[in-house]
Parts: sequence; C-alpha cells; structure tokens
Amino acid sequence: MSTTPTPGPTAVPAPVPAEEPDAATLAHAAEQTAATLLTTAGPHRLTDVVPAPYHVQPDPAADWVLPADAIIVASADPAALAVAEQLADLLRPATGYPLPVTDSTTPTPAGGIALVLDDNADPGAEGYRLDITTHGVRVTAATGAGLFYGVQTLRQLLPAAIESPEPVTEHWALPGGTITDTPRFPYRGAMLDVARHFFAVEDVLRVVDHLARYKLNHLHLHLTDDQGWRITVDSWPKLTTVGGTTEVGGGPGGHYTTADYARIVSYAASRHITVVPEIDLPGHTNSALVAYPELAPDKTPPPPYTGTEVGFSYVDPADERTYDFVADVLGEVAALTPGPWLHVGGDEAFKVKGEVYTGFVERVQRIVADLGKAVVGWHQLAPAAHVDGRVLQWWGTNGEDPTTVDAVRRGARLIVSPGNHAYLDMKYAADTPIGHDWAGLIDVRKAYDWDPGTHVAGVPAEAVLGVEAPLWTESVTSLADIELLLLPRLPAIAELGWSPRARHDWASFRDRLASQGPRWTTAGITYHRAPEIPWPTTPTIPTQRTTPQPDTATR
Ligand code: TNX
Repeated sequence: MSTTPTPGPTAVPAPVPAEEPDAATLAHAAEQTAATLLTTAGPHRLTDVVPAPYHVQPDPAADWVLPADAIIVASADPAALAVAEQLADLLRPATGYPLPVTDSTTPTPAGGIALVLDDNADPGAEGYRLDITTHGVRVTAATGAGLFYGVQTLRQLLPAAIESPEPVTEHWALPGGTITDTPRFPYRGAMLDVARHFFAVEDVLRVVDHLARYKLNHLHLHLTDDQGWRITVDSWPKLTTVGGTTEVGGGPGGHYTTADYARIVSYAASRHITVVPEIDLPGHTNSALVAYPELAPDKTPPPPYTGTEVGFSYVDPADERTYDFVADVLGEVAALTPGPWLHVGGDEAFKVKGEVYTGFVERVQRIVADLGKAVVGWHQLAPAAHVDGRVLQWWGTNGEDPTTVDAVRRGARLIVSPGNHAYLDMKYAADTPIGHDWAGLIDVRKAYDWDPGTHVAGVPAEAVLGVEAPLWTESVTSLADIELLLLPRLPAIAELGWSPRARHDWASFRDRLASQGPRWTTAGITYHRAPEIPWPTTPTIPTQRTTPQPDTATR
C-alpha cells in the first residue's frame, strides 16, 4: 500500500480564533501541544545508534531540525541518486514532507540533506561520514553502500515516529556532530531456512529490510532440505514440482520461481545485500530423492519427510548421475546469482563417512570453482582439500576444532555462527513459545557477549571473514515468528560484525537497543520484549494527525 505524502504541519501553532473554536481547530491545537510535550527531551543523542559507529563526535550546539521544505541533493551519479530516493522514501511517509530529490556536481546541505559520493572519501569501501550541522546534514562516502549505511544511521537519529507509515506531527530534530564509521568485518549476515517452512517472497523482502537497518550485507538462504526443495531448477523440474510440495508439519510447502528468486536478489542488492544461496549436499536431501529416486543409494523413492530429524538422507556418492545432478543444479543457481558465493551445506551427512565424504565434497568444490564462484560450506567441509577462496561456516558450540584450524592453515576463511551465541532459532528463555534449546538458551546478552575475532581457538582474526546469525525454521511458521526470534538478537550479531571491538560494551548496547523498541512498535514489527533490556515505558505512540490535510503533488 502506498501513502500519498502530504505537507507537514507548520512550526507555528494555529492562531487561537476570537470566536468559539470548532472541533477541528481544537484538535489541531491539542496535537501541537502534544507534539511539543513529546519533544521537550530534545533530539536523540548522536551515540544512540546500533551497531555502534566507529567514531562519534557530538556537537550539541549544532542540533538541527528537518524543515518541511528540505530538499535532498545527491551527487550526479546513479549510485548516489538511488540512495537519495531510498532516503526520501524513508522520510516522506511519517513527515509528510515532499522532500524532492535533485542532483548536483557539488552537493551541499543548504537547509536539507546532501549525499556526496567522493572517490577519495576516507572511511573505506563501506564506510561513511555523517555531519549534522546547523546548515543541515551531509553524508559522504566512496560508494553507494557507504551512503546507504550513512542513511541507516541518519534514520536512527530521528525520533522513533519516523517509522510511522502515516504522517505524524513531530519535531524532526537531529543531534549535531560528526560520525565517521566503517565496518570491522566484510561479511555480516543472517540466514533464513526457507526449506523447513516455506516463506513467501514478501516475507523474505521484509527480512531483507531488517538486515539493512543494521548494516548487514549478506542474506544466506537455506533453499533445500529433507522437508522441501525451494528453487526451480529447469533441468530437474521435479525438484520443485514434487520436492517443493512438503514442509515440516505437513503444510503445502512452496518454491521460488526463477523470477521470484531474481526479485529477492535484486531487492537485496538495492539494499547492498548479497544473497548466498545454499544447496545442502550430500545430506539433507530427502526432498530431492523423493523427486528423483535415481539419486538415492538404493534407487527407490523414500517417503516424503515432514518431521524434524536430521542426518538420515543422502545422494549417492558412488553414482556419476549424482555429479551430473550437482553440476546442473549448481550451474543454474550460479547463473541466477550475481554474488560471488555458492553455499553447498555439507552438514550432518552422518551416513557418508570418511574418504567417501571428502571425495564427494572435493568434487563438489571443484564444480563450484569451475563455475567461477567461491565455495562456502558448514565447517564439516574442513577435512576436504582446499580450493581457492574456500569459506567454512563455524556452527560449533565449544569454540574448538583442530580440523577447522587445520583447514584455515591451508587457506580457508571462516564465517562464525556459534550455535550457542548466534543461532536465532534457540529460545531466549525456557518459556519462549517457539524455537530450540539444543545449543542452550540464548538471551540478548548471550547473543552479544562473544568476539567473532577470537571465538574459534587457534583461528587468527585475519582468517575471520565475518559473522552470521542463522534462523532454522522447524518451529517457525509465520513472519511474526521470524521477527520474534530475530529481534532483538539480530542487532546484537550485527554489532559484532560492524563495530570495532573497542566499542563492545553490554551496558551501552543494552541502552541503545532499548531505543529501537519504539521504532519497531511504530513500524508494526514484532519483537521479543527481552526482560534484560530497559525498553522505554513513556508513551511511544506518535500523535496521529486528526485534521484533514490537502493533497499535493510531491515530485
Ligand atoms: C543443526 S546447524 C542443523 C540444522 C538444524 C539446526 C536446528 C546445521 C548446519 N545443521 O539442520 O535445522 O541444527 O537448530
């Protein structure tokens, strides 16, 4: 549903009429008073940002209020203009301001917001500098990604009412000062398991939005498992027409067409998020075996599986047809995926052991390399031979594994997803209505209190590509379930991926996280009100306009 932007309220309260005021006038006056009362606390502090920025220099004398006639001016470059349009789309619904976007070879704030793309900008490929002065806002970055992250920060510095999908009366104040920011790790991700339960494209796009808010840059999609195959493969059509029709609990399942997948990829890309598709091999393949029994070791079709056990299924590593299948599937998925990664799973293949397992993995790794992609797999891949660019995803719970350390010594890099800190399918507490507890309970502090750079003993920080928060969905059946498990722990993992270790501070994080709550509430996003977070108790419902506003053209 789109909202037609309408002009904002005037800064001056409506004059009190000499005669009896009518109901609309009274309502408008009350609204103005409420807005003033709500904003007497002044703007947010410049430090109130998740993930914590690299460097923050507040200047309270430079606080600034976004005026109704502000314009957004961006460098005359498609990357900058795209972010400018995204910024306008973020700000127009709640403010009701027209916020026209223009371009310039020398963008300056001039009472509005300037987005400056500058090849020589300091803070690196994904970094940005944000200046809030009495003249307005300037975001400077060397790339569109940097500008985009600067805009996410700007968004958090505005009052929570900025998340309202409808125009609200608010004093759109911003705290003065300068932020310079750049991420700690290049890979900051989350995983959504769309195989155990299938989720519609719209749900996935909304998860992308949540990642973008917290400057995550990878979405790993677990596309295949025993309970369902979720992506069309033209050369093996029954993978989805047969293998896609089941899910945990007996529901109808579903799958993404090529067009659906392309839509997810491009929506994510426009938010500077790379999709990492996973085809889990050689285990977790019951749905493929139902569709193509020739891939099964005994060449007979297994019954469809809608339970939650793991480790029983596998494609036949002794049959050449299996490698045709793998090459076809990975070839098609690679062709649909602009990002550099192909995730091949490799976990819990309990029935494919020793040299048979490593031999299979080595052939799969070569197929991926020949497709020009870098192979990613769960850390069970470790004993296989190294190939260039190989990345292992650590999901252990004790931070120790000599085989993984050895693989890193042979050149592998690591994405760190410890089951007992980063698994978003673990319950927060014993009474969490959904989720698992095999890796323990993970409250917000547990999600936050660890260091990806030193977590796996014997793996140096330089070998750590980044961090990822996986969400397995055996017990997750709706978008609200997803959000309940994601929020507020996803921002904790995001801060571990983005912020310098020197900024790591639970007390600070807890308070900054608390101010996200009203934003989610205003945006209609479900979250778990974790008891260890001091969520604000003051009224957070923005003042809804009660007076009719004239329609205006906005672009
Ligand atoms: C382990 S983590 C799995 C998944 C399950 C998950 C549930 C990993 C690589 N494999 O198959 O869904 O536990 O928490």
